[in-house]
Amino acid sequence: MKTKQRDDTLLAPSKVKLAPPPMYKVLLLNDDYTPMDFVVTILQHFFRKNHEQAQRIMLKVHTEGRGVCGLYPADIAATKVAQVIAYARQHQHPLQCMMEED
Ligand code: TYC
Repeated sequence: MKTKQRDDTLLAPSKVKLAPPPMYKVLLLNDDYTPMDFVVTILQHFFRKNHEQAQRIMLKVHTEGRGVCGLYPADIAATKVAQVIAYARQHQHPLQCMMEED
């Protein structure tokens, strides 16, 4: 019985340079109801910020209306947005999170 042989052909490395994947900022938006501590916890848990970084980003959102939590490829950014919104809704907070191409 014949078995299929592996094709050991070596391909020359392609010289075509691929563009880096587009990156997306994940942003938090301010509102009047979500507690500051809750936002700090979100930044620590979902965006791996330390307490000081998380406080700084939260205060920027609070005073300026929006702030960047991180920069990610599209699929990871979309997952973060969905996770943050789901977590906020579970706790009955109106926190809004969005992504925007860098
Ligand atoms: N403005 C909110 C308050 O005074 C705090 C807050 C910060 C809410 C950042 C959302 O993305 C946000 N409790």
